[in-house]
Amino acid sequence: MDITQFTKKLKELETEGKSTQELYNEISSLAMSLALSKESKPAEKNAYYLSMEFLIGRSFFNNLMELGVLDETREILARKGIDINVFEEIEDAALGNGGLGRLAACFLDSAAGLGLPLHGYGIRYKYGLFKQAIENGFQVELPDNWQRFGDPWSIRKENEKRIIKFADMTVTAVPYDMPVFGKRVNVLRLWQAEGSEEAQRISEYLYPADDTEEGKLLRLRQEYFFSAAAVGELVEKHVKKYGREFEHFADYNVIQLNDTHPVLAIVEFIRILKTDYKVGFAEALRIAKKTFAYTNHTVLPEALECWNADLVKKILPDIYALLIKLYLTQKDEFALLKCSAEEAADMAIYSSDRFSMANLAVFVGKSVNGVAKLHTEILKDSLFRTAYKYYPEKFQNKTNGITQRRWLMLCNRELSELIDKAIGKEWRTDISELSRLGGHVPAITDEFTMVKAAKRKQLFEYISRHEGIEIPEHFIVYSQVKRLHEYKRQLMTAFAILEIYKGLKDGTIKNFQPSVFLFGAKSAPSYKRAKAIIKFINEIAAKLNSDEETNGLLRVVFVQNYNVSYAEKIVAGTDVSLQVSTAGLEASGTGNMKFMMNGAVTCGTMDGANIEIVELAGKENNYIFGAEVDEIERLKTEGYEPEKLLKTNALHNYAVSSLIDGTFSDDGTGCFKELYDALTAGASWHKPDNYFVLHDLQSYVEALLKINADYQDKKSFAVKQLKNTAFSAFFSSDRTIKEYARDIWNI
Ligand code: 26Q
Repeated sequence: MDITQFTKKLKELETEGKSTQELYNEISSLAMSLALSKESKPAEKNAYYLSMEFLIGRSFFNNLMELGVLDETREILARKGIDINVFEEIEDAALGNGGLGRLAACFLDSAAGLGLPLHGYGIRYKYGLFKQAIENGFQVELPDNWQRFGDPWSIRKENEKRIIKFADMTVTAVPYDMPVFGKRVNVLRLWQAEGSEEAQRISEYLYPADDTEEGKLLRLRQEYFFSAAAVGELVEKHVKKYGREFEHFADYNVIQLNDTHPVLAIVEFIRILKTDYKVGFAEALRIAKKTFAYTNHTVLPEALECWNADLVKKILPDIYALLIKLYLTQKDEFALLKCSAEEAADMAIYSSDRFSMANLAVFVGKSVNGVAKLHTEILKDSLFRTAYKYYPEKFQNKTNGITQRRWLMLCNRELSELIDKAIGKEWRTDISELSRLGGHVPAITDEFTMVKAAKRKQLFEYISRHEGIEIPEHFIVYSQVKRLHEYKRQLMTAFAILEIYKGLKDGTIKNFQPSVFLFGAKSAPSYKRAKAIIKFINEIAAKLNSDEETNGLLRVVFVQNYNVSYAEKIVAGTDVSLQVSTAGLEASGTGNMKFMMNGAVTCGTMDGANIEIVELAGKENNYIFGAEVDEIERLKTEGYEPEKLLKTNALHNYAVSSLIDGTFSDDGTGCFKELYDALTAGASWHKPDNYFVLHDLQSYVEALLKINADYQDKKSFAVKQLKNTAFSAFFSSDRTIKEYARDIWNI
């Protein structure tokens, strides 16, 4: 099928009396036939991206755009009296949780767009990340049945099933292929677990609660399940094509491990070569060392996976034995390298009855990369310091990126068209061209302001429909949307808002431009403090939005069920992007890049990719505040007493005390007190104010007020915003993928 046939069929499509769901499936199927006629041959060498998450969002609009038929489809449907936006009812495929999963989706998009053979492997969860509702200010989790409307973009490959064996059960892994369209058509292959009821449970939920032994076991099964299915298939394909010689395996295959979750793939690879093809252990390891590469996405100790040795032994005895063997091999190598006992322990795959997935990935991986300059430096200086000493050649940086196709062309047609008008359309196929916009900034600023206003209005309408909250059109939009985590410091924003509120009430803040603070975030179901922060923000929103004295100036909205589709609206309609993590803790951030590309200024700390953002777009066009990494380190060693700050700063005291003085109610759960204690007294595992909220709060409020004051000069503020768009080309994942392809994958 070609485009002409597609449009002909679409024009002929009977739409009368059909439900949105029926139309969705029929149009998607038509588009699939168009797409599959373009399917690409496998390349000689392919890269594979193994990831526990692929946060693809909604495929419908994006795929039609990639196939070059979105505008025509919109018009044809309009002539039939159907607004294409009805398909916004379709659920997102939320097979991921945050940045790591969205990055995987952006990478697949970019590789296909560039014509590079990169394929994804993951899990086809029956339920994606939970759907979030806010009830009485609290997060409520509901099952996300993302296939409710059907799944017309996947093809079940019955003949390519695989058997995955655990000591206590056998599971069938059935592949579902989602084509990824671009210059090439690549494949995202998601495995569904089938068999006994217990077997099916493996692909039921993304991130099942792992605070019990049973939960941990399930998670271990998930990780092995998809890793084993993927490498099992790759080895088998290799043997079919090239016979049982593996010397050249790495010339044809490279496997990128997205964080530690798929790291067992390494061990499974060695197991298959050893058991099924009688390759010696040392030889199998040598080949693995040429095949696998590892990306780290976090330095938080609690997120670095370690598997209990007994657990592994119980369900994967062969993998257990190989892990021990790898550990012993490592010991020999360390002896040759003359590492000290301490250094050896630091890099060990096995210690205190646990296997460290990160250390395994660093030991075997041919490459280890961080996801922003600062993050990679932290990996080299701290987290993997010893490994960097002995294997410096493995370490490299690959600053993250985002796909401009979804995050600019699709979500902001108006801005894209303005860019076309200024510099022509070349940027749509070669993003580096976007930099030429820099030369046109003053000339198109007025038009940019109109685009921003239009996107803001669309966002407010969307919020009104979804949250039932009205925001007047002239409000400045400050947004903080991301996973809810203490290190991301949504709580600090909440305090800053309270301080501004107080200043408006008592008249110390004057000439304040009306502003709304938007939050969007899901908390892990068992993360109590994160949930308390959600409740706290909602309490603040309720109080401020109903205060007649100030609600003409300041409002707060916590949107429900923040997801990719919501993000598409928010990034386009936002003026100020809040990226305020404790310095050193946000590996990169990618939301920051989406906002930048859509012409928002960043109000943030010197953390993750924020540093590169201001390097490129200019500190003068953004708002940087707070302690930098050195200062945080100094505070950690020399001592930090947040209580002193509370005693000397009445505003801070007002904001923080509101957690416990009855200003807000946590409905008797005690969760606000728990937040208060964490800040002032600490907890068993951390000192008071572990994330330096109070330390940075004052400079944060000042930055927010400076932005507000600068906004009074609308024109010069819009210039700052537009400059951010103009300098955002570097943050295209096309650039990132080219770097991976050149420096790691050799494709
Ligand atoms: C670990 C252990 C046990 C259970 C779960 C996990 C776990 C799950 C998910 C650990 C980490 C994640 C997700 C991490 C993530 O999304 N990281 C983000 O990755 C982005 C892409 O590189 C970065 O931009 C963000 O800075 C980083 O937070």
